[in-house]
Amino acid sequence: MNNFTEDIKTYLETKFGNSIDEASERQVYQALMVKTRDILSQKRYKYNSKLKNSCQKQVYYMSMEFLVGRTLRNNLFNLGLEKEVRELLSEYYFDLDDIYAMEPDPGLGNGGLGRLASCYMDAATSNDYPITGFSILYEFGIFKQIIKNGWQHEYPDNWLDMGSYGLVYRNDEEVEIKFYGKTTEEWTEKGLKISHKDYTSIIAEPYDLMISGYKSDSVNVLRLWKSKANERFDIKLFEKGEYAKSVESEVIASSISRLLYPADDNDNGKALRIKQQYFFTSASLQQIVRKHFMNYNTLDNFAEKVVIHINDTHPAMCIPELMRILLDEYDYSWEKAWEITTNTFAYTNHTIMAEALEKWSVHLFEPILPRIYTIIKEINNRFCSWCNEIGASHELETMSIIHNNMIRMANLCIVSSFNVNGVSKLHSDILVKDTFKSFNRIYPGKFDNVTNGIAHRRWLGQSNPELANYLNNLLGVDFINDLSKINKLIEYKDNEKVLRDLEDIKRIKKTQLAIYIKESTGIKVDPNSIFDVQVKRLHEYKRQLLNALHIVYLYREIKFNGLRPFPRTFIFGAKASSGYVMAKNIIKLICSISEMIEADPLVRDYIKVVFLEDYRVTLAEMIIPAANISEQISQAGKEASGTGNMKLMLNGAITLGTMDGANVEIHNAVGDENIFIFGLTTPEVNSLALNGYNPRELYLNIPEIKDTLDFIRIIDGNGTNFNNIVDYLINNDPYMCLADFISYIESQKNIEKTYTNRAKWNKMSLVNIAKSGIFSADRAVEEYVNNIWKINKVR
Ligand code: 26Q
Repeated sequence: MNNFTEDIKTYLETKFGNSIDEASERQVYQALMVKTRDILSQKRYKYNSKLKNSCQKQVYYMSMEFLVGRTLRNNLFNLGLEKEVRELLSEYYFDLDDIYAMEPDPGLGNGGLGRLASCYMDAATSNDYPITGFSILYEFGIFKQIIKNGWQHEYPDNWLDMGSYGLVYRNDEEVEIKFYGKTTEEWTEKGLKISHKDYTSIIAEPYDLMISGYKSDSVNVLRLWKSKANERFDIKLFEKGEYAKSVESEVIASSISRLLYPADDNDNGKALRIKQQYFFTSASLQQIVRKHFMNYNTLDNFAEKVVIHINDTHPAMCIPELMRILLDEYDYSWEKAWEITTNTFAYTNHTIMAEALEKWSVHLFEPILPRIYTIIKEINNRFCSWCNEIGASHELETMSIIHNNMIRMANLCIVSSFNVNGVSKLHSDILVKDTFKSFNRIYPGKFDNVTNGIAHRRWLGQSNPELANYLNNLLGVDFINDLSKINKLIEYKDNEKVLRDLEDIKRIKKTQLAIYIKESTGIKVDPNSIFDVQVKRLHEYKRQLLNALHIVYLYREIKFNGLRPFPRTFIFGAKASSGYVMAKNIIKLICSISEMIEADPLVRDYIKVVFLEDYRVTLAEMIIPAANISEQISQAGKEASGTGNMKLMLNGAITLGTMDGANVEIHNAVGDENIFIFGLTTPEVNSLALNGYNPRELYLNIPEIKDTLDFIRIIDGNGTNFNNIVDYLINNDPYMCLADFISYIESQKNIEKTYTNRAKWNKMSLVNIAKSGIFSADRAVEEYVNNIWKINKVR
């Protein structure tokens, strides 16, 4: 690896005819991307031979989303090359950070679920586990968000122009995918043979993104499929005179991998989404089976050597696809194929809300995937018969896979997987006690929990090097390899010097963020103010509105009631799904509150609101280390886990949260005195919903609520008013913001009081960092490995 810097120079000379001192920044960027990829490819080659020789079991992680984040810094960090490259570049007056900034953020995901998949790829690789990720090479990732006059606008994210240098095209592993057409049955000497005729053929091209492990020989791959028309197929049709059909393949192919759906809830009923799902699951399964058969010359041992993990229901078509391959291409009996299939798949659920579970209408589904549909129907028929046999037929109303002409994908996954897990203790509890309780009765032991975790090497090591280096020197333990060791920090909880040092580091990160805020919004914020942060997708259930209500409450108190609070900066980052009108209105409200404050010479000295546009991994890496308060204020029982809460805790922010998702476990880890918990609990929410939530009564009887809401009616949004939001809060807010409002402002007051006691606050912050070890993705991956995947490290 010593000649890495030599390699960079040689690349610049041969590719561009430039010596390094003549090269442009863009050329240096390209050289670093390509040469880093080459090192990884080389390492991959060795790793892969070891893997092949060992014949060991492997995991395939299927996800429609991988929110990868920038790769160059991550790879140099993991390869231990950062320092050397930085020194080389600075000799020639290049700044490595400027080069990093040229890389587009590969935004192949919406939010938590996609980022989780990427954190797990990093952790599994760093711990030498054999894992391959599968997804789609979206030409356009999550949209670029621009805020104009307070409104969100979406622009295409053409990340491949500068982002494709990290990809390796594997032209030897293309796969054909079939859509539409009809199936025919024919009796042969081998029994009933199903064939698929008159289909439209699409080609899936594989592109590999190398995933490096931290100080490890392992290099795993994230395989991304790109769609293209099947030219051979088109020419055949053309010769037969079927011109229209020959164009069809072109049209379908060009749309499938074009863009990531920018919704993180169930934007149901889109034919293109079905095609995307089948496209990448079929391509992946065909490749996995082909490779297995080449190695073992049989599929009888498939489930012993392969575990396929389904990240939410989006890749659920893997299941009927494996059945199809076993039945139609390898002539297995149904019974044998089903045995293999049900021992192969494990499914993670990420949503509690029953209404948000993925469903497809049979009318839409069947014509696109006729064979897959007949297989799902057969799985369901057999499942229903079995339920009859065991006396569970009265529960088929909720458990049947096909119901009222809808295919319920979660039910398909539960019936066909050997394991189903939720993503936090509370969430997994709700799954077995409520959402899937009938299934839990008939499949005792199938459900379990793996609380989410985060890649601390990215979310501390890389995004907050100041803190990471400090802790490294202070603790003298290798917490970057093993985050549980960070617990040693607790020994310093009463050490004044350490507490002050931590405060200083926080101030450095706040100052860096303040510069960015000034550049991007024009708003000057004070690094000595409290940085109160809510960053996540915009959703009613996450209740950014509740945060906004508190700010308006403070505004009124300062303006009319003489309140002079400790200065605070409220920081928001959030993308709204493009069709989500309420979410967009909430962004507009927050931006209008920000403007109203900036226009008020009295109030603006105390509070500031900044909405940072285009929240994404790269921006998160800047905001999270600078936070004092981590807002995790979803209605109890609605956030499956949350992972931003863990990243913020790791960076010393203190959680202000409801007893929801992983907040419950954060509360448990740090103790009641190191977190601010407020609001109704899940059972209280449920019983209030049952007995009738009456927000109008709250509005009429509680002056703080009435004054705040009445005031929102007169906020000026440059020609927009917010009556619709006020009416929603008073009449039909399913997430009951008003029920938690008083409890929330009480906690906010408590926070202010605590913050002014700097020693106390710093100690709380220290405890949060020290107790964050259990939220490492390494721990989560280890649980998947031991309890579900049962795989070994590659040695
Ligand atoms: C489905 C059908 C059609 C279009 C879009 C979708 C879709 C896409 C993305 C549905 C859901 C998602 C993403 C969900 C998600 O991010 N869930 C989050 O997962 C995190 C990781 O487990 C949890 O921490 C969060 O609590 C959960 O909200």
